[in-house]
Amino acid sequence: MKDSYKNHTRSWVKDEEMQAILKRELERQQSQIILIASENYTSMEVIRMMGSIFTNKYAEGYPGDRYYEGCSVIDDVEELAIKRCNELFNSSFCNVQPHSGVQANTAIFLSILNCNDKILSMNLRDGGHLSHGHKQNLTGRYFDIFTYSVDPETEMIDYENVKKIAHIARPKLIIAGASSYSRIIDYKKFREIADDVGAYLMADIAHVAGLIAGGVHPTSIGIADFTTATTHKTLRGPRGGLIMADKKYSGLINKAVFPGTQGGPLMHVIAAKSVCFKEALDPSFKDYTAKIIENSKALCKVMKDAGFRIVSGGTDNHLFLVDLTGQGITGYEASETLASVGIILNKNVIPYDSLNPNITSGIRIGTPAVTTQGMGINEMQKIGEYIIFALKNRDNKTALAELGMKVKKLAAEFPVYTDIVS
Ligand code: DSN
Repeated sequence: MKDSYKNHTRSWVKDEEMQAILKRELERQQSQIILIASENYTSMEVIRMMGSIFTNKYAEGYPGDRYYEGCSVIDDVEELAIKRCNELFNSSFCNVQPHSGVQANTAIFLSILNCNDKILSMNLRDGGHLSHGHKQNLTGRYFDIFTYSVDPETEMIDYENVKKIAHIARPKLIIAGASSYSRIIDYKKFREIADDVGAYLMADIAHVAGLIAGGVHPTSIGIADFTTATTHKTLRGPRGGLIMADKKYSGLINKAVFPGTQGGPLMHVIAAKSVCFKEALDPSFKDYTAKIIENSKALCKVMKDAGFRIVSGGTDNHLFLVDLTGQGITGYEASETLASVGIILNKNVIPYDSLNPNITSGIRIGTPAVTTQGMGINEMQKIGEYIIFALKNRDNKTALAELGMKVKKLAAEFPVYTDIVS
């Protein structure tokens, strides 16, 4: 209709096709059991800020020093996010603009490294992350990557071995951080090694950021030169990245984020990050993070007691890896079977895995989302039994269908997003 564009912001013309897809995703999130270690359910207030008019504003630069006019309100958003983040993590400087964890990492690389400089990071197969040196990632293309593995016996980081490799490689940067490591990472030991060889230390706390904020995992702040994180995993905020460091690095890092690796910040996401930090500053967040670990240990024990081998023998954090070698099923087949009954997790390589990353010998199980739903030890017992039953009866369609009903029933007992109306 002529001139209808003028009503663009005044009448809500719903996109029926998208609404229908959104409704399906809402139903999925309400009816499945999410055990993906890197996922969570954000609060309604976080969702509200992500879907807010803050998205309309360009704000290249930093509070008080923008390239666009009209930024006075937006400055308040970012200043509040920075203040809350520094309070939460006890940091003297942070940058809340990275669009993601990989963006945060990339900014650190740009700020201190030159092409072909050496990085020492955890082997991907042992729990590391793509952005720490995978050959198809920017890091693998532009830097000289050395890796450390976990000890083949204990499957935990062998700090003496890291030290040995660091002395041989003489890296400019050491990365401490992982996406599928179930044990506490000792940042102080990494600091000693970095100091020994004159390297910078970067802690990528994407997975454990919430646990650190809740005080149930040792912090890297004040120990590592740079700490990068995501805000959407255990921290339970919007999808996004974050950098924390000593104030002396502020100029270097700010320049590396903008204009170094990003353009305009996503102000609606920064607004949602600010809400997330406030929520994590609430004393109840400590209880939440303690409960994540309690649930992780409980679910791990159910699997272990049933004879499944747990990588490293257990867990200290929000996740653990189950080694399916000898169970006659690959990680790929296990995750597909479990998805068919509504239990959502991911296949995962295990240390020294002989199978490729698309098949894998393991599955990764994490408890941040089910803990947000309010589930506890009793539910972990049930979920563990459901997983074991599904894996043992994977060829029995009737048994799986019946189990699928039980999974739905359990999820329905812990409803999420009941206020969302589409
Ligand atoms: N994709 C994330 C994870 O699942 O651990 C890491 O980036």
